[in-house]
Amino acid sequence: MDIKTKLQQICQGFRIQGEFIGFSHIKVGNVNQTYQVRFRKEDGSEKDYIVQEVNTYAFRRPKEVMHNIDLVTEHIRAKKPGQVALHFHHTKDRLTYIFDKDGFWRLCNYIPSNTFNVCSDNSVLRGTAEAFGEFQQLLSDFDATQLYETIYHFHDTPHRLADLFQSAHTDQLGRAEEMQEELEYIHSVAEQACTLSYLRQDGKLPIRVTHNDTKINNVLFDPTTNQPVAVIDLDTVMPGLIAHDFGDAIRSAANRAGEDCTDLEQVDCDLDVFRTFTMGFLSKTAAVLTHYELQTLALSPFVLAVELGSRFLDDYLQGDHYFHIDYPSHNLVRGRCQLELSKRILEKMPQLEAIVAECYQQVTQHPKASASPLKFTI
Ligand code: GN1
Ligand code: MG
Repeated sequence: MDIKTKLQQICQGFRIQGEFIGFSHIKVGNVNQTYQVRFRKEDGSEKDYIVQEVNTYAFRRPKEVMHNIDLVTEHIRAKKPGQVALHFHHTKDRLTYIFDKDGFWRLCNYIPSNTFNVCSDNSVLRGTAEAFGEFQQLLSDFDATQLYETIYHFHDTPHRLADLFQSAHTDQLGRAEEMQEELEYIHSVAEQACTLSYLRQDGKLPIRVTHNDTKINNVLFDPTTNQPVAVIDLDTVMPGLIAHDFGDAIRSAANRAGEDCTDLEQVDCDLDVFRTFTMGFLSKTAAVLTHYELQTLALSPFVLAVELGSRFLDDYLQGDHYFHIDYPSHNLVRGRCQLELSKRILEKMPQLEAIVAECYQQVTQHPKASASPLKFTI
């Protein structure tokens, strides 16, 4: 069945009224397939929706994904009544998905908005940070045990690294020799990269509801006011650490060269981006953060960069089944880029720690914050 017919069938399943007049494939994201579909209603006006095919290789239990999304969007909607929000449509059987032989499909409202892939504008960065900070704030009273872990070991760094080393050992496609240097580097920083996971295992950090994909392009901005209107891509909402959300955002936003950069000299962690994001994020979350959590923020982008770099390399070794690729060495390129970024972040660790302390002090007016050492020792 061609994709147009399939999308029409899915829209029918979700009881969308009117005439299907077209669709476009939105090429964002490395995992799911996203389409914008357009309908003409009886009164002649047009209305758009978003249809997504969820990647069931990445999300092995997609119904659990929808369970998490339902609970979290309901909680947020109840706290922000009347505001723009994501809303997933139901089938006649009251399900928020259609699971058929062609895949796992869902449909939600289209929110007219702007999104940004690379951030050149400080207000967009600040807005993104506040949006993800507010997401944390709104969910700080939500019991995370109600949520499924939709991808097991998602931010279990020791597990991710062990998977990579195992794949390199098995080396089913003979690709491991291309990444010897990268594997040695990961080996040399493994202990530090596992810091968050060890602290979590030791019960030192609270388990919260985390978004787990805090890239700039997962925040929608109002085209007229340029204010953030909604956080999207809730697939990886799971129990996790606040440092995962903060670290992933910095990992993605502070590297202005982007995730696909082949010229590693361009890869860097921009301190202005780091400062702006940290201010925005802390302005919403400082009140709920524990002291330990605060201490993990500066290191978190390093952890997330090593972890994602390892995931890209592992997928390359295994034949690129998880992340969509545009060319054969794409995941190798992405992996190298993340590892380079992790080196730049490590070099700047003293500055990052100082910035976190300064921002926290500014936000809370806490006199002791900058004096207290943020260096974390395990
Ligand atoms: C994937 O497909 P997308 O862009 O929403 C991945 C994230 C990575 C990201 C890197 C479920 O997200 O963990 O950080 O690529 N999502 C999943 O670009 O693995
Ligand atoms: Mg995502």
